[in-house]
Amino acid sequence: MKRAAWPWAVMLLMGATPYLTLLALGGWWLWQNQLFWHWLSVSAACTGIIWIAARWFHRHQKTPPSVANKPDMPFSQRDQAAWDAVESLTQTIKNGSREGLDQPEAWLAMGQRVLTTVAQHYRPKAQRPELNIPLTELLRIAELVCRDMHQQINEHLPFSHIVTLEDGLNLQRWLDRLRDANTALRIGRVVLNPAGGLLHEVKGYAQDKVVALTLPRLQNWLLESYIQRIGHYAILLYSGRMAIAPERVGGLSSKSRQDLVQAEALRNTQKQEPLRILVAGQTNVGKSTLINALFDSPRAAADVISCTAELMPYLLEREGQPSGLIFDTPGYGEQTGWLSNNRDVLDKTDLVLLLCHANNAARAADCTFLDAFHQHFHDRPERKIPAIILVVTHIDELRPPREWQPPYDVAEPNCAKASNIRAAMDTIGQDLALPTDTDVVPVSLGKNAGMGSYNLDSLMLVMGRQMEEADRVRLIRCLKNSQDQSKWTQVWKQAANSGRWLLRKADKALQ
Ligand SMILES: Nc1nc2c(ncn2[C@@H]2O[C@H](COP(=O)(O)OP(=O)(O)O)[C@@H](O)[C@H]2O)c(=O)[nH]1
Ligand SMILES: [Mg+2]
Repeated sequence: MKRAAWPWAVMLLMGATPYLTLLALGGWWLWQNQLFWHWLSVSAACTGIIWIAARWFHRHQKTPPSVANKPDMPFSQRDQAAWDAVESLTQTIKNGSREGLDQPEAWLAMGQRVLTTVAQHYRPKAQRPELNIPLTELLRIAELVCRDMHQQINEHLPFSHIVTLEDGLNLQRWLDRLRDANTALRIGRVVLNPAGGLLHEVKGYAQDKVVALTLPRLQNWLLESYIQRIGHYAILLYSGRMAIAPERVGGLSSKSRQDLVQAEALRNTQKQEPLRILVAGQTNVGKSTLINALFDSPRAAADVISCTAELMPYLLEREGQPSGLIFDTPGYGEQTGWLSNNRDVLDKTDLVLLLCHANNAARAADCTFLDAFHQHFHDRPERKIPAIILVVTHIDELRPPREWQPPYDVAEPNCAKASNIRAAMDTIGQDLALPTDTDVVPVSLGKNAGMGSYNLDSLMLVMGRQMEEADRVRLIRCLKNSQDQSKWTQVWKQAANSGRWLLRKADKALQ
């Protein structure tokens, strides 16, 4: 039943009467003493100053931090695409109409739009993909979004813990009504007393501006946080990772405890799973030599034509602990390639060192390898593409061939050798159509005339820089494996539970 508003209006009026009387008497006194215009000018000036100050603060104040920047976990290609869609939807909604934002339905509809956008990325073939999720999970998203928004609003909006939603909505309605009455008053005032009316208008305009400066900011912030939060949890849900963050769920319910156990198991798997680096390139480019050079003592059999018949793992250690595996691979040629029959190797690769001979213009085999590599990940959007470091070998053989006086500055070449190294790096990058931000490292691994390896320290540095990214690829890889396992565990658990439930029912029926 709708509650009558008039008793409240009467009480408000009664409460306000003494102050209104005081205002009228004061105004009258000011008028009588011919001070009214002075008062009006001073108050207009004060409001003006406040407006200017508010503008200044508005420019210099930081927007409240958005709750949901990118989810704080490794992103696969598909997650990234879904997140980009959420971000562009945020912009569309922010730039679009703001009508109905005081109605909960508008927020629900917006939430559904975000859910559908994310769902379409993960289930492109489903007709209504957003409906294709368990109700419990949907409720969990609602719970998490509400909790985050509550926390954000509490932290950033003053008085938000006292003002109720109903207060807010009623206040808006009252303001709307007052605004209509106010418009009539304002027109009347300008007609009856043009000078005073105009001054009043200026004051009113300034006051409106102060409110207008903060309201859109607030709305934008609320909209952004809300949409991104839903987007965040929807991505976790549709990518099957909702259970990975149990610490986000408040107290320890039995479900959370189960999730914690699952997360713990996952973390252990992630800890144990080594980082895997693939060294690829044409025959005789120097793959085995590079691996040997990376270790203190020789491990891989180098200098034997097509010696590496299959993938050979070598253990990388850090402080005596196994930290990764580096794989020597058979060389590929224009006609031959190990990748076509071993595509699954790429599913277990976190970083690729692609070796290219500086002095060999035949790049078709490398292009074939890269095409297969990209096609593999294009077919698996749930994976993150491992980064590629391009290593240009045999730079000592570049013209002038007999000159070898390292170091060479390839950023600003100051001799023919350095210029040729730089030219080789650029040409290979272009021939292979690698992205412009790919790391390209020129090295020399030859032992001719006791030269020793050159620029391996730069390669180590670049590899170190890529480790964080490679680790994200590794985590996504672990997640995918554990999901495949946990899906079945879940099905068995549910089957077992429903079996127990059936038994209990039967038990009761028999009693
Ligand atoms: N001059 C020179 N020789 C190299 C370089 N890298 C590798 N080599 C030589 O090239 C030959 C083939 O190397 P290997 O590592 O077996 O090539 P893989 O087939 O790619 O494993 C060996 O004799 C290496 O010593 C380099 O940067 N400069
Ligand atoms: Mg080899």
